Amino acid sequence: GVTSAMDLNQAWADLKPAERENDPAHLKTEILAKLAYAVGKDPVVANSSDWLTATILVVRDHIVDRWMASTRENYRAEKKRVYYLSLEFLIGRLFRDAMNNLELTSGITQALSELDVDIDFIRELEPDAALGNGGLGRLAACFMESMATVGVPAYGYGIRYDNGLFRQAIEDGAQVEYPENWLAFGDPWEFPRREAAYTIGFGGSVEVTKDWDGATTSSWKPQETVMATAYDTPVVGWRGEKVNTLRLWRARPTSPIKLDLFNSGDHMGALSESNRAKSISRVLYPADSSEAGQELRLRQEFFFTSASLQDILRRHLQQYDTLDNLADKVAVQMNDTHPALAVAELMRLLVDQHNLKWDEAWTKTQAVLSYTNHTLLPEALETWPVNLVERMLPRHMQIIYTINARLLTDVKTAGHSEEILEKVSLIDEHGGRRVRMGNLSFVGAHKVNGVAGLHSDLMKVTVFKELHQVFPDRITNKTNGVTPRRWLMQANPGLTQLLRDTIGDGFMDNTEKLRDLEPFAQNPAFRAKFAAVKLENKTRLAHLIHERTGVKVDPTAMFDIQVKRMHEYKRQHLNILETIALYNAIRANPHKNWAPRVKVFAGKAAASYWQAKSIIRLINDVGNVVNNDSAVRDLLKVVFIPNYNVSAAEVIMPAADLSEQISTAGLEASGTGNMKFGLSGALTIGTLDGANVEMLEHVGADNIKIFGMTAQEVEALRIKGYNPRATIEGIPALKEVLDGIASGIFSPSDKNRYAGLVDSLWNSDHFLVAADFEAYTAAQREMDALWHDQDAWMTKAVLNTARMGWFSSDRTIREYAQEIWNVPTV
Ligand code: OX2
Repeated sequence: GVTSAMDLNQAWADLKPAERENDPAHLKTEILAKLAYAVGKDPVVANSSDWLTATILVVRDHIVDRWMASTRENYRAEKKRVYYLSLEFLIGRLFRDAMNNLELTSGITQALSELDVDIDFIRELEPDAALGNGGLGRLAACFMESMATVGVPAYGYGIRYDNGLFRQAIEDGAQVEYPENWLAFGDPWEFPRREAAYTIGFGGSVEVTKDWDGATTSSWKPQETVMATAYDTPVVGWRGEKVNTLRLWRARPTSPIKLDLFNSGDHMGALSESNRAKSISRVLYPADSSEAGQELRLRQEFFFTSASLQDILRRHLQQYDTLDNLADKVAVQMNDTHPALAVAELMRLLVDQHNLKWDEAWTKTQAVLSYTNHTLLPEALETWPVNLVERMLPRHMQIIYTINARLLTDVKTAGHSEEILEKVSLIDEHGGRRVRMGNLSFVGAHKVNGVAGLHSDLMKVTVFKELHQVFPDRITNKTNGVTPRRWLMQANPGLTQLLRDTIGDGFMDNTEKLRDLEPFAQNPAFRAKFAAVKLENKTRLAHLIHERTGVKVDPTAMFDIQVKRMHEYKRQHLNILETIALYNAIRANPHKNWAPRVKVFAGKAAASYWQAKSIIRLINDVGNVVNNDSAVRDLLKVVFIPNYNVSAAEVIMPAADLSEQISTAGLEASGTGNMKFGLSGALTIGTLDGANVEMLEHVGADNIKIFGMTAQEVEALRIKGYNPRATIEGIPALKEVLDGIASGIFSPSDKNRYAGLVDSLWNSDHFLVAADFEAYTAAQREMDALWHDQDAWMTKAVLNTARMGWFSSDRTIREYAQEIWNVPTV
């Protein structure tokens, strides 16, 4: 029957406050009110998207009170704030995340179902905010959630790209890129902030004036200006206790149209300046761990860095009216070198605009800033031509020169050699002068961190060897983590429920309590339940695979999964070559006791990275042959899931039996997918690289399959001289695979399709695929044997979940808070 609004309100008033928020009857009236007054629809005609928008707006209302309370309390208690500057925030969908953290999921689910709306259906309609490429951007998103959870008052600062990472389609086996349009119907989570707008300058010249006492003041007269306007999205921590802000900047022209030009008939010319301004926040560069050397990219970097720093100083001065205590109240984290111009921009603002003396400004700048390095790959280390920086940011170039002159004097005075001087310099003088953004970040920061133990150690002997010699206390390690709310509770509700029933709710507030699960690894009844949850997750993934690729896979086969950006150093080609070898072996010996496997791949390649695209195509071509070959009797399937993103990952991670983490040792800084898989009980097959090293320490050598060369062995082999040709000749199974590909077995209509890929392996094999091939094959056959002993496999799987708690990003953030930012956590 229909209940009156008044009756509902009375029933609600009778509830305890904690029950009140999650009361389905009340949530139902809230949703209906939003549907009418915010969406403008009658329930009778509302479509699924309308219901989603209305429900999101209800959830958002529940966040806003807490958001204001958090902001007010941070202000009142004069808390130090952390500012996370990142060109990428790969947040994905927010609906389930916000509901879960507010503990509204059950109430909303019921309210919607009483309204005849299927929550699982509508939540799939929310677009992914794909404002990032891969691990670097997803880490920033996990950090935002963890900072709110552990009570660090924080702002994330980035760019509100109109178009996030491209949508990937697979056509005829090949990657095709389509624009992604997450904002097409608006974003119900964001709040535009008209009042937060800043002018960002480009180009022009520097004016120097002499004061009465002979001191000089520099002032930059930009030739071009662009407006940065803010859009805020609240970020709720676990149990809704604290809410932080993600503030993304949108670029607008200072004047929208040149009316005189328009009226004189030059319609394009009238808009050209406007378009030039808007293009700054138009698209996310699709480069991951590789260079994006374009002038527009540098404009994006300065745009968001300058807007963020202006905003930070404005907020600080408004509260304290002095810059004396800046470093006590402000910490700025530079996520990679993309915001490295913060070093020069903060100096400019302090010296030119706030009249601080250079030394005082420098002390503050270093105390405020810190820098995270995410890669050692030389092609990914940003450098910009001096003449470009000079033209675009003349005052910043001067400041960089001054910082450099002082640095080199100090280093020389300390007695370091010419060779060291040349390496620590902010300017690379070889073949065209360039600004080294890594060195600029290092020098301007009080702490520089790597993202896993091995990576931080390698930083000290590779990219930052000389800077580390000069500043031995600056480099510190902060091993990455992932948020257990999204990657366990939300992505794997089945496992979460089983864990709650088994070890209680403690792990939900402290992931390390997952250790209480250890004894259950030996308990057959528990293992059966654990296996049942896994099978359910695999069935869900099997549906997704069928829907997106048309391939039917058996959920009882081993799901062997490699999902991440496509890159040669990550070695998806090692995986697919070994898969082909397995295919050959099955055909040669079809009645051997093979372990049935489904090989799952997903990931995007940078649009211009032809070698990575060629690997995608090979995977699809191999799938085409293998999946249609009756001789393999469903013992092997190969699928490539198109358009890998956060939402796909939420289905994929919980469904893996085996997680592939097989980068050339020394090249994957950390990895975070490895952690998401492990948390859901996948076993890892991997090299001793990145955070795999620490996963080995935590789960124990019996519960992870490590194979292949170590980083040291890789280096030694390179020094000695690696001969891929001789290596391949010595491995008949690999040679057979390469010859088969080269002869066109997988591309009969285009026999030369893989000539480039195959030739590069024979001739250079920079990522040592052949060198690790036999070790990888042997490791895979061990996994086959283990699969046949399901009790043993599941015991290890349970121990992986039990021992992965340390890899929560809450732990990572607590370490940053204590050792870099100097802020308390709760
Ligand atoms: C990635 C790294 O490749 C990955 O190993 C790491 O886990 C992640 O950052 C988060 O730290 N672009 N993406 C990365 O580095 C760069 C540069």
